[in-house]
Amino acid sequence: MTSDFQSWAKDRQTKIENYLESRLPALNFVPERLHNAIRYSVLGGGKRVRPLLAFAAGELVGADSERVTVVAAAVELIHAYSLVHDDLPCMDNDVLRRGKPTCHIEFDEATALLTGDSLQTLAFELLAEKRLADSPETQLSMIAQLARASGSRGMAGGQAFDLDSVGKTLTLPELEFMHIHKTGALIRAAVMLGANCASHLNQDQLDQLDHFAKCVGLAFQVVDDLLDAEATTDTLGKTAGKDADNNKPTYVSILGINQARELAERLQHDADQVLDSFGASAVRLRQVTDFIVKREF
Ligand code: GRG
Repeated sequence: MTSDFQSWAKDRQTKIENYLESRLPALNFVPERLHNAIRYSVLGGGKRVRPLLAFAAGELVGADSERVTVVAAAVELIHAYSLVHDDLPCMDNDVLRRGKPTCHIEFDEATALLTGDSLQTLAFELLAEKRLADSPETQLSMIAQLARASGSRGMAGGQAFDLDSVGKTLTLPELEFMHIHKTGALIRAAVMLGANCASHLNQDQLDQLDHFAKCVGLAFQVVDDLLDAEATTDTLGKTAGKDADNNKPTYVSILGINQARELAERLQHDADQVLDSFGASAVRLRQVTDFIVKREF
């Protein structure tokens, strides 16, 4: 990771943190316990990978950074909601997230449920309240895009497939189907929403960018599986080794460590190739992809 990319990423992470901080209800607003749990679950943690992708896509098209900040925050709120719900006893039943107790452990299950609900609706409030695209039609399509990516045809559907697959043997295409939905859909939305903040790309270019995002979404998941198998709980800030403990099919369980690592590198190569036609303006997208594939947590 170059120092130039490090300072670019730090700057965007700070920007997103400040914006989220300003948009989450204050601790002293009633109901205080819920607002406390909301801030606890969103602020001061996470790599902010999806916002970084939205910023990088926004820079590809020369979009206004204030617009991109809003869409990046909306995607991060959906992501934060998914983590809070995923950690609940009825789903993954985990006690550690981002290096601290999960929301339902720190608060309680009902508060965690309401935290996720509130984060999800706040994401759409942000997307709908002011101009974020050059045309109202594009902005409407962005709202629909995030809704689709989050719902039963996207992330929530992928999660249902995941819950159903515990203890089963999946084929590689089935595993890919699950992750294209569970993790990939939101990553694609981050890229496409960032790019839609300006209307500089034609449909063919938007399709290419979507293909790039699909490769990155899968690469993200392959690396997530590798880290679950290889890294420690301390480094990850979440319980390591859970996939094997829970008998979950993963890229590591199907391919083994070496082939899974090769697959992540191949997906990065494919993603990079798609970006060739965009020239130098795609540099940040390449760098964020590299960060995703080489990350250690
Ligand atoms: C509950 C509707 C619903 C969906 C949950 C995304 C998801 C679906 C569950 C998260 C569980 C999980 C560990 C998925 C694997 C990939 C993933 C999303 C990892 C966490 O994302 P990071 O690494 O987390 O970007 P940070 O904390 O850095 O934001």
